[in-house]
Amino acid sequence: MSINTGIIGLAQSGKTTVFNALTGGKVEAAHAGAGLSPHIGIARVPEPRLKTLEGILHPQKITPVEARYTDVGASVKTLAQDKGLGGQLLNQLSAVDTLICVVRAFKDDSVPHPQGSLDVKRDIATLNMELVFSDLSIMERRLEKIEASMKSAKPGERQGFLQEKETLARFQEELEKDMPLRELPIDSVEARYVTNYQFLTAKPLLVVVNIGEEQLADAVALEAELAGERPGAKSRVIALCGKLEAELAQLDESAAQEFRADYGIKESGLERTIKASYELSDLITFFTIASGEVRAWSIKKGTTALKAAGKIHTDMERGFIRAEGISFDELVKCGNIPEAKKKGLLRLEGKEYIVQDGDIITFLFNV
Ligand SMILES: Nc1nc2c(ncn2[C@@H]2O[C@H](COP(=O)(O)OP(=O)(O)OP(=O)(O)O)[C@@H](O)[C@H]2O)c(=O)[nH]1
Ligand SMILES: [Mg+2]
Repeated sequence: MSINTGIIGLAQSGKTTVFNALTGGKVEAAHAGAGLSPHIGIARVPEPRLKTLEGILHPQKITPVEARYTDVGASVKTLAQDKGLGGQLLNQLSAVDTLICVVRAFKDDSVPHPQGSLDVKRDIATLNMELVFSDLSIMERRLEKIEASMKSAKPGERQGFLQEKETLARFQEELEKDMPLRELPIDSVEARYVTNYQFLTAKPLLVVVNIGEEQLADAVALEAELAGERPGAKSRVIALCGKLEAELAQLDESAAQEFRADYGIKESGLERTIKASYELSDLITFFTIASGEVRAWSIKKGTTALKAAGKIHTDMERGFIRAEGISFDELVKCGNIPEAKKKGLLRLEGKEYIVQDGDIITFLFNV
């Protein structure tokens, strides 16, 4: 499984609708329940290069990367409840790699807005604030504990506590200025604490603005306007019509494309959403060819050939001999593998080779 994305937002913003659209699911939208009943679904990460490879290699099967989505089924405001539901929600969100925040922009008098009126910027600010508060309260509790522990700490332990205290205090200061951790430069020592406590504002954030069908023509302008509000490499804004996308997700691809053309939608909002959550998580794709299957795999940027092999099978990592690879572009230029071999473009790489996006790799191993 590649990445795990949590879908959050205010009540009735369209979280379940967007979840259904992403995963082709059929979870009942509409009910405004207070309980926490998460839905988990799988989406295939769009990868046009797989189609090209299919044309070149004629495999029996192509397998895309899968991404997991969790619709947490509760308003992000639930986080403010320290115990019970708030704690459960925090546990669930701590486990995800990336957050999707659904913000309502569609007009519909039959769906009440929890804030009483439509205001996309206000709702984005509210969502950010809830995430900031959640992180701050974790930090406060931890800092209190550190204070208490320092009193009885042995000299050898003091240094660690001091370092943690200093880091958390810096984080706190930034959060109080409304600066999410994802936008801070973070060194390797500080990164340890981010991993430890799984701070929500440190996770990449994709804001999905859920527009109505009649707003589709303004989607691009809306995205540009909102993206300008808070630029940053770890966050992105996408406007899409959740209801329409959820309906299209139930159709076959050619029918869906026809509908999209009718609505003047160039690229599926879903594909853009899935792609964006993948990119925000710093993932790249490599491909393998084996027993009639061309398969896409996802790894973090900077992963070595050895670790990439381990992603496929632990035996491949344990018995790693070398990797044989070619870039997607070179293979396409050559037209086929034998031609690439003749031109000497099939590279032999060792354990430490950093796998590149688009590499087509065969691992040689021995166990
Ligand atoms: N008109 C219109 N209605 C929508 C759209 N997206 C969602 N809805 C409706 O808004 C209501 C809430 O949608 P859900 O997807 O259930 O929202 P949610 O955020 O999951 O709601 P809770 O889980 O109860 O917080 C449902 O009645 C949907 O049919 C849209 O783009 N246009
Ligand atoms: Mg829901």
